[in-house]
Amino acid sequence: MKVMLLPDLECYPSTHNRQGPDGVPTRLAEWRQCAEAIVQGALDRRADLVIAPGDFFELPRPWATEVLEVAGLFQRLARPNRPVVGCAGNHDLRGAGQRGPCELIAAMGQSSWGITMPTLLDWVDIDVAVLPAAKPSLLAEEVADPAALAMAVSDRLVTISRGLRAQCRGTVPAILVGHWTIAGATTSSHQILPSTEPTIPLAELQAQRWDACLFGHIHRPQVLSERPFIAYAGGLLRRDFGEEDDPRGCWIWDSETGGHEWISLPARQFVTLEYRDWLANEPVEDTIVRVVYQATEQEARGIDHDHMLRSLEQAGAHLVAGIFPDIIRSERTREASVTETTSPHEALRTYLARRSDLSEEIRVRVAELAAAVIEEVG
Ligand SMILES: [Mn+2]
Repeated sequence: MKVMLLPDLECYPSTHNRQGPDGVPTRLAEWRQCAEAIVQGALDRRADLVIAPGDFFELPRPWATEVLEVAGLFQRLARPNRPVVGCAGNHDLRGAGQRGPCELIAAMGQSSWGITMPTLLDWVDIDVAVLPAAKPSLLAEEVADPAALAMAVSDRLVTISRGLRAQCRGTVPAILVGHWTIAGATTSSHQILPSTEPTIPLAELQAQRWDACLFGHIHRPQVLSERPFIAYAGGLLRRDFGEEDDPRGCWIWDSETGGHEWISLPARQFVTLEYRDWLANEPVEDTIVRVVYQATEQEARGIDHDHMLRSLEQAGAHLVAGIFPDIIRSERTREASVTETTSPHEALRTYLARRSDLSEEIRVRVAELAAAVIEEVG
């Protein structure tokens, strides 16, 4: 059986968006292209089951367009012999006990499209356990210390997943789908998540003997374990420059061979150029680009931002996010500036240091005379 793991759909990013020539927001157009590639990938690889592991939307109150896009994707993917299983991510959650957009998606198609409670689907040839995102207050007693709450939630998640595993038949493959952090997962900035983030220990999932754990939530695609296959597919699009180096795509996991395959999706590239890259005409066509450079104040005066902007647009950049100089201050201006809280001695010293036109002899003489005056009036 071939199981396709989709990335967090997050339909659709509000960042780095502009109106396309056809009136369609460009990030929506990009989202649609990737959605189309998912449908094609499911066809080409003959996927038997599609998993959408949460965060269908950026915010829990999506626009009607966004709801229709996600439901439309699931409608195109779902076949009698290829079910779609989706669950809530933290972005899809409204207040505890309130219904959110996943319920809407489920009502527009199959109940398995928008699962919001821990569930076991014991279908004919596979057991699919689902561990959707949930507000911490639903999983643990409210405690003041956020780290302690995260621990309590983590323990509860382990207990629930163990319980779901115990209900599996054992005669067919068993997979766990969820929208949580698994310990050891790294984010796009390669940082381990803070202690206030509930995490499921990787060793615990391995010990529960799932055939695969297919998760959402972390935007950087990664395989945490080969056998069992424990992985994130990441995010569908790149949201910002922090995700510049992240690949974008889906996993296909084969329950018979235990192997997996990556399918790339045509998400738009983000490119950060240094000044010398810009000079070298690094390709920027159809990218969301920014330029960062270091320069002294004098060098910076010779750099024409308007010219850079125009040249990037002429080179076919989709969107120029900005040009960000990092000015290297000269020794003089790096000195502490003078404010109301600066002492008279300190202010005078700063002033004299900046008067490069004065000889050292005069500066010393002025400082001495001033010291006497400051003493008197102080
Ligand atoms: Mn998430």
